[in-house]
Amino acid sequence: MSLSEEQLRQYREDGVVVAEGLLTDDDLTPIIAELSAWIDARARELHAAGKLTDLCEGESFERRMACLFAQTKEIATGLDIMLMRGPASFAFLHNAHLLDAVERLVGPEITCSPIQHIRAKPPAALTGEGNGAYNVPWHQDAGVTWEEADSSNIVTCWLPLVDATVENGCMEVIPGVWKDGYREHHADSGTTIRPDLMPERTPVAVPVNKGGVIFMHRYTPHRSTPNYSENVRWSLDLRYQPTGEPTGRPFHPAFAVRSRQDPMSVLTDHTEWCRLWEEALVSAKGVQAHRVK
Ligand SMILES: O=C(O)CCC(=O)C(=O)O
Repeated sequence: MSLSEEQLRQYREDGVVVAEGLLTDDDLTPIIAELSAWIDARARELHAAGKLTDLCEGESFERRMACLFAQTKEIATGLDIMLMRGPASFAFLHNAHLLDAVERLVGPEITCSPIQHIRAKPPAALTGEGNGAYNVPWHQDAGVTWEEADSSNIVTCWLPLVDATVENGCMEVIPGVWKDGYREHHADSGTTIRPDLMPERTPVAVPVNKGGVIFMHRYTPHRSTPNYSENVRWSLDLRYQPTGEPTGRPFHPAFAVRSRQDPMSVLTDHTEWCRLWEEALVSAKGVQAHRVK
């Protein structure tokens, strides 16, 4: 299953489209297993260090992280794609169901942008509602790149690992305004669109079930909302673009995930991917990643 003509039309019109059921359990199970194993190991480490008392074993994937986070926020330290560098995460970046859909939006020569995250959004009761690290304020994804990528056809793929609902803090978007291009951002609890430049249109909440994907244009304003549930809202946000176009993060590793012209250029070596990130995380220390400070 890929994107239908109607979904393509909607993406072109609104700058956002939801594709429910694009991914199967077989697509998502390995990455969830990898995350669960990572959380388990981290919990045991913190337990041994006396920083938590209850390992919350036996809790579900979405509940366990919340139960651990309530004891120590350190459980989330190091939790992101480029820091964990797990083989299942790397494999998922090449997921065929996802890339078939991405190909319809960017063409057959596809590069994986280094702007990619795993997010475990804890209950707002534990973080505070105004926490910009978890409740990402209104922005366009172009706002978190350098200007070099303003013409790059970067598509954001936002996908939950548990059902994302209004209650647990799904995305909100403003459809249809991507055509007006980049709006100036500033730094205010995160990189955000200047309040006087916010579109007047009413935002739309975008709940999406596990297995679904939200595709967003780089100029589509979006934000994430507080998690009022008792569980963690797990998600991935990945970005893909035509190979050869600037990523807006030249200091972090991008790599080809699909190519008809040069299939050998596709990076499938997990060890090499780890090496690229390890090197970049050292050499790019202190570099300003977003265009505004
Ligand atoms: O997942 C979230 O809470 C925020 C994600 C986001 O803003 C993005 O992917 O650009």
